[in-house]
Amino acid sequence: METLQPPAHLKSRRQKEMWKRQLLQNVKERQKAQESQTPFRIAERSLQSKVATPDRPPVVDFTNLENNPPEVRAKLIRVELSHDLREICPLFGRTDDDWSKRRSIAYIHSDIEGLIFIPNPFTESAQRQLIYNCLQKYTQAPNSSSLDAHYEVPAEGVWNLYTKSRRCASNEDDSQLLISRKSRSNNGQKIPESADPYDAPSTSGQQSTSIEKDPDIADIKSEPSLHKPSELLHPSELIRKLRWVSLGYQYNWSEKTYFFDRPIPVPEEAAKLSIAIAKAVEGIGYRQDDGFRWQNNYKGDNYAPEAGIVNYYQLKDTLMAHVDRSELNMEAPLISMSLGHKCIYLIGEQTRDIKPHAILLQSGDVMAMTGASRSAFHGVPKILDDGPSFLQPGTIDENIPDWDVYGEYVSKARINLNIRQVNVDSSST
Ligand SMILES: O=C(O)CCC(=O)C(=O)O
Repeated sequence: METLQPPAHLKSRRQKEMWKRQLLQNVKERQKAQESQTPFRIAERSLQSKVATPDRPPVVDFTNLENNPPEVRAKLIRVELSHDLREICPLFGRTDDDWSKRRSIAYIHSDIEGLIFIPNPFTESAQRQLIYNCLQKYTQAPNSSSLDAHYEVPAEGVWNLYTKSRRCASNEDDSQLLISRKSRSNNGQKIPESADPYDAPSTSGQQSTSIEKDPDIADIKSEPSLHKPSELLHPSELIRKLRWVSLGYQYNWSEKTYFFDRPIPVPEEAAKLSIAIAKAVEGIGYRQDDGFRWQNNYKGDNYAPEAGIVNYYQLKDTLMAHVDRSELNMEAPLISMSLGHKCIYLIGEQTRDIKPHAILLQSGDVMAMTGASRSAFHGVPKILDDGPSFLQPGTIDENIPDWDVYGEYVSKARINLNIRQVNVDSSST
């Protein structure tokens, strides 16, 4: 093995010995830290690190297959969706020249059981429409959001206030649009900023927010801080603080369950998109010589979109490894759509002790977590500073005349819309 030599500028024997001792100490500390980490955590850290480490998993690119190293490419299998998404749901967008080539293509990875990847089936304008919905429409009552624990957000939602403030002439007084912070004092006790698990700071010490969702691991919370009760914030500050919105059955983050007594329908467009996807992925599986190694047998016609989460990521945000297991129905696929900036998504297996696979997700990409992948650990360790040009401000969209407002946001952010069936489907009971 090569022995490292002290740098040339260290002249004295004492300096060289100190350098060696320091080096050994660093190696020991790194080893110790690695031993206490699960393979999932190691993969997260390696993808977040600026320098590529040997334990960094290759990032699977399902959109440009030639970008994958040969050993990864060999595991990617092209499959046909059982329906053409555009035909069964116009919300994916109108026909364009490119459309006929991609409307029913999906991929699976031979080592990721149950995960079905559909490379962006949306037109550009359909993506803008969905982003508009996630920002402007889905942030309104009755949907709850991560802001509600800390701010007095009116029912019309923070994005409505924000777009109103943009429409106000710059010298006009828009103080009636300000949002007050909830009083921090609770029986004399300080309430931490991260009063819910979805608003927890990163362990990395960077200025990022890491979302912790798994019921099995302790919430990571920021230092408690006291704020003046009278503090008023402009909606432009709050839109970047928004981390999630709950759709359909509202999610009870502290109990890790749904409020079953408050059935609220999932917004119509999100419901229709997810139903079309659930139908299109029916029957897809991994075939091997004598039959299927796994197959998604969930009947698309039985799929009922009953809850969902919209996740909003700023560039430094991450989502820690977790399993979505609050749904009573773990058989129905979880449908997930990505918008805005690219990200690296990690998916492992039923424990964090198995090294996960890393997948590049781009704007418009869709994933159906079926079968084993439905209860696999997954997370988003990295948002890439790379988003599509057709979402940039300045883009003319005849359906969204004020696209600039949303384009400015999403040109520095990623949005994930995911939809779940919560209840066991009535045909199987
Ligand atoms: O942002 C993503 O792609 C994943 C979101 C997710 O895992 C969740 O909301 O449970």
